[in-house]
Amino acid sequence: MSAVTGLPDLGRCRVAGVVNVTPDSFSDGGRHATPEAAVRHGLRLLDEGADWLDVGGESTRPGARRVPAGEELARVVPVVAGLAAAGALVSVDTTRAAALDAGARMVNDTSGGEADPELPLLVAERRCAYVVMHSRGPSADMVARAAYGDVAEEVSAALARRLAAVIAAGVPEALVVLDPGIGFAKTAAHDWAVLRALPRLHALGRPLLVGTSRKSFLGRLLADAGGEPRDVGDRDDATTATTAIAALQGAWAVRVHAVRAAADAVRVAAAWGRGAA
Ligand code: PMM
Repeated sequence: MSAVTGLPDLGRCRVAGVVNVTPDSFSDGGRHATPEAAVRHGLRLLDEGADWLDVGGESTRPGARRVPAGEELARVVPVVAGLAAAGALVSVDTTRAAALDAGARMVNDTSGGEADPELPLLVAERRCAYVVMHSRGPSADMVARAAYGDVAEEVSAALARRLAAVIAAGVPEALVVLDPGIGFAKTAAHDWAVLRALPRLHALGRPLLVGTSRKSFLGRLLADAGGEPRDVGDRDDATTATTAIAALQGAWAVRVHAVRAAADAVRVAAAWGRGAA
């Protein structure tokens, strides 16, 4: 597995704990609406075994509206600063450049460098790790864009183009992590096809981050007899299963809400991979 400059090899899949400070995230919206509550939540996730914390101030939920930059930064900056001060490795789940100043050492770009062309330039300048995720267009119309022939092939080709673009913007390749963007401009069928095809994405030559946590493809899979999707708050066991699958397929990291179970799952997968504890 390729390494990411500046981040130690853990010998297993990493676990990123989600700290959403959005009032409208689909999975945990509004639960950590104050900076103090979000910092407390992040510290709890570290206790539970998170390797880093992904702090986001703008919902990427399909159909979500973009938040004005000032509002997003007002949400994110105190949380990043509080967690960084406590020694946490923090990524910012944002397309806005100024959030980096608060002490985040990684950028998690759900637009793969497309929404804010300044962001890859800033990453290039600061030399921080850069998660480049696949999506198609902004959240507001990504559902309409979920049309593919061979989804794995198209996601792989698009990630290769985004990788080339951020390298052209000056980001060292060794800082880039690629993410197929489960649930982003994809139907449930696309999500399963992409998850199945993770080994093919390794051909891109960069570590992979996989974010399945509480996503709607799991809700649909576990729908009740009337076809009602499983509640968002009741998808963590399924997320533990997809975490184990991703880790066994060589994912470099998973991004999850329920950290403890994921931290166990990646350790189980690593021990299985070694054939030894
Ligand atoms: N998913 C969400 C938000 N940010 N970032 C990356 N890199 N990968 C993902 O799959 C991803 C992400 C949406 O989930 P949330 O609203 O529950 O945070």
